[in-house]
Amino acid sequence: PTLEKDMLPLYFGWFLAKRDEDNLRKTAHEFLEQLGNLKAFKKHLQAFSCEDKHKMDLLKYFAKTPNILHCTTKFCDYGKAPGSEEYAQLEAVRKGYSKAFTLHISALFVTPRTAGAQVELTQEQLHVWPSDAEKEAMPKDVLPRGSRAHITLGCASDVQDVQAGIDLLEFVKLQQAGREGENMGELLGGKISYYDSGMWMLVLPRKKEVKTIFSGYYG
Ligand code: ACK
Repeated sequence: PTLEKDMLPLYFGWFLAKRDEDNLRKTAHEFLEQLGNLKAFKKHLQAFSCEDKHKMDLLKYFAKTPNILHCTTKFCDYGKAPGSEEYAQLEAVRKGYSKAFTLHISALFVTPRTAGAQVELTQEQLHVWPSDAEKEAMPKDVLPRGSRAHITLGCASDVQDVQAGIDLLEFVKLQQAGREGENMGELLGGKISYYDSGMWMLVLPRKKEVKTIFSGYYG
């Protein structure tokens, strides 16, 4: 009999445990509510496309939220994406499959396109991080490995979820170039900064830990 080839998923990633997922959704909700109410935010609405700037509601703006909160490692598109097969065969991926990992969320961000959480990967977690993830999104830049790691929290209408990781890399690029953003005070006990073009980042006062399972999503 011929051996069946492994089915490749739509994507591999870390999937948040229910309790931590609910908790992060709550935090995201508070963040969007409070950011939307910030005076400085209302002053910098040009980049956001909304009909009535006075009724700007970030929760409605980012109405498209993921069904399962997760941090994508490799988008495989069931094997159609380049490098999928090689990725699935990595020893770290095979060993880590269905295992528990604790992720560390260091910041939350908002752009006119997406809302997301920045994830800081540990050395162990970097072993299941594809070596070309950053290059693939930003071919012209040299960005630290793992800097695309994120959890998408919401997308504006007509925006694809893949955009959240690209938006995060945009922040990292600015920070690498020495731009720290303009300090706009405190939110949820952390520092909120503005980076032009409707880009906001909240550095959490302490990293938020979330329990996850590393697995594949087949859809
Ligand atoms: O929010 P995300 O990280 O962005 O999780 C979803 C998941 O795969 C299912 O769509 C991500 N995704 C989609 N297309 C790509 C891509 N070309 N490269 C990397 N991640 C992708 C999307």
